[in-house]
Amino acid sequence: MPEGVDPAWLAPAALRAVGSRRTLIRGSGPLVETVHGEVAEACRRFGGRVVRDASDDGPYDLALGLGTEGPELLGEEGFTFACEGGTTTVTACGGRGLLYGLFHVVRLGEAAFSGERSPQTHRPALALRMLDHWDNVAVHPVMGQVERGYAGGSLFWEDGRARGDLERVRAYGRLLAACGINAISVNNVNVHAAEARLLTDRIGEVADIAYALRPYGIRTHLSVSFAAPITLGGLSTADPLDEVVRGWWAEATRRVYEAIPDFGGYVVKADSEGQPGPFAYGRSHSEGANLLAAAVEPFGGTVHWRAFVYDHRQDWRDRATDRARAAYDHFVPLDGEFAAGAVLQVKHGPMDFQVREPVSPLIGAMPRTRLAVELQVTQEYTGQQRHVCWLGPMWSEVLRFRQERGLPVGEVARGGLVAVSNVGDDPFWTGHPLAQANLYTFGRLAWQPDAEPGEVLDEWIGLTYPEASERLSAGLHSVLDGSWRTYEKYTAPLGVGFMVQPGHHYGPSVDGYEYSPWGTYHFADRDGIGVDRSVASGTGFAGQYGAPWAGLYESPDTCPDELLLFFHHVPYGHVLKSGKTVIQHIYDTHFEGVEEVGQARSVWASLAGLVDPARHARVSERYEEQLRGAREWRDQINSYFLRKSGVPDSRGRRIH
Ligand code: BDP
Repeated sequence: MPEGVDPAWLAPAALRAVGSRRTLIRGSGPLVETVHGEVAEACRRFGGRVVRDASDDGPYDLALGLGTEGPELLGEEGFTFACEGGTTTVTACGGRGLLYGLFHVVRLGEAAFSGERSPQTHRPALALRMLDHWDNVAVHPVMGQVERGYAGGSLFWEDGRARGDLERVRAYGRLLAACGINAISVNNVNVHAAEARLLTDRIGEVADIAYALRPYGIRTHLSVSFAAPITLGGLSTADPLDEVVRGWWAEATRRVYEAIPDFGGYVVKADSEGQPGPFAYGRSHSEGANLLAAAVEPFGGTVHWRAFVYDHRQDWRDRATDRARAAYDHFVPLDGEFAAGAVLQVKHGPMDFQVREPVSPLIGAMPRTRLAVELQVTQEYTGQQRHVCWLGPMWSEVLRFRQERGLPVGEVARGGLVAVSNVGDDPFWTGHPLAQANLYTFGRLAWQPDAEPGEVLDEWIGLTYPEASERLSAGLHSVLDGSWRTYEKYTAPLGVGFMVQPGHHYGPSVDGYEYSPWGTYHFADRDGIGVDRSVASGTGFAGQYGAPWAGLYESPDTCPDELLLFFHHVPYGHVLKSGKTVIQHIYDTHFEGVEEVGQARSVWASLAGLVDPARHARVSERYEEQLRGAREWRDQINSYFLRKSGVPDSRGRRIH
């Protein structure tokens, strides 16, 4: 780890169990060299020994090797793990598999070397486990260096170009490999002029980044502008059916692969929030995506085409235009029309990364299209890395959700799991040191979508604080485990969403977006609140689901409490399944949320002396802000609804 940078979930002592033993490594290739480097470094620190390709120098505690058996079973990324007769063995068919096997041993620590275990096979459920960086090459006047970034500047870009020193990028690759991530896109989906040129004359800068990430099995992708043939190529059109345009993309892509032979492909935000796209030419989004797929397919690349397409200039007086419907309405008719090299990347909820949304009905409604599901690890709407909000349980709910009786989301996402990264050049990587747990959890859930999030959290604790006492581990677990639900309690209630300050999206503003063109409304008035998305009387969004969800969401009697206001406009006196009225639920949860933050803050304070002082201080400082922020949310939400409804708190607490 570079000097002064937090080691995150590869704390040196996490490698003690490996580094204090005798290890044999068999095989060759760049990733085997990486594995060797890791083990050798751990041995240097902890007194063990590593031997290459010997057959007679045994016995060994650990044997890591490439084998030829079972390639159909293991693929490039899988491995077998066994512990027999005093030797722990990891065998893989490919270098990545061996690297992931090594990190599996690191995660188990001493337990990897005790007892007998017959061979187990491990392989990722999803082939693509990707992070999107919304990093601007040049500092943007409004969005700064990293759009929705809460962890300092970009790891990749500084002063308008790629950093000369990529040591930190390499260290990042190492952390990502240790939680199973294998792909990254290095620039913002909103492609400004400087970023656009990364595709052409500045591809060398991307190649340097790809070089730094490659030893950890990470492929590099690039966000591109659909208008690139015009803005970079000087053509008069970007029409996807125009032969000259097709030729331009083919040639530009050929050059990209010349510079980066294992380039992953393109990420495209088209016809979305002002980005150019195929609509300008009367073409469909499959025609747009297929244009780029045709360019990358010959080289084995992929186009990640985002489904985040909606009208961001809507008339708020028009209740019939429902932003939640947009992705499904745009894309379901195109099912079966996307080329093999195109992946449709769908945000997990129908709106936009709120603390609570239903799962997008698009996921599961396009059986003939490769879908990737997109999560947001960067905490835009979930406390901006000033608040603790561990999102593991929320993502796990999404990934286990079954649209119909069929497969869970984690399996429908054949195109992979993608997330917006929360990392920047901050010494703790993520601004809030505890936000590292979100990134780690994302990687592990992408590897195994049905993993228990609480167990993943404990893995993160074990790797980040390998020498933790019981008290420290329990304390860390307790402040993170329920933090998403706590955050939900003191912010927008019952799935209604938003109520944030416009623009930067931090802190409460109940009506901040209520009379704006963005399509994010709560419709609170003196009688009630919520968005009627039923088929019977509302926007019809509930009808986009399969059975049983369409039926359950359709009626306020069967709709789950936590999504009630997402689907229905109800009176403040409406009684929830919990037995409380909506208004009392609002008051109670907001009081509780603040209390829970106060308790977490005390737990954290009690861990002083058990956590290194710099980390402890950073988290303590953020807890002060979280508590201030939670109180602000509570007071604004509660007094707003007291004034709107005129209904007092049944428990007689003071509401400002
Ligand atoms: C929204 C963000 C915006 C992104 C957009 C996207 O506020 O900055 O550009 O998502 O996903 O949540 O493209």
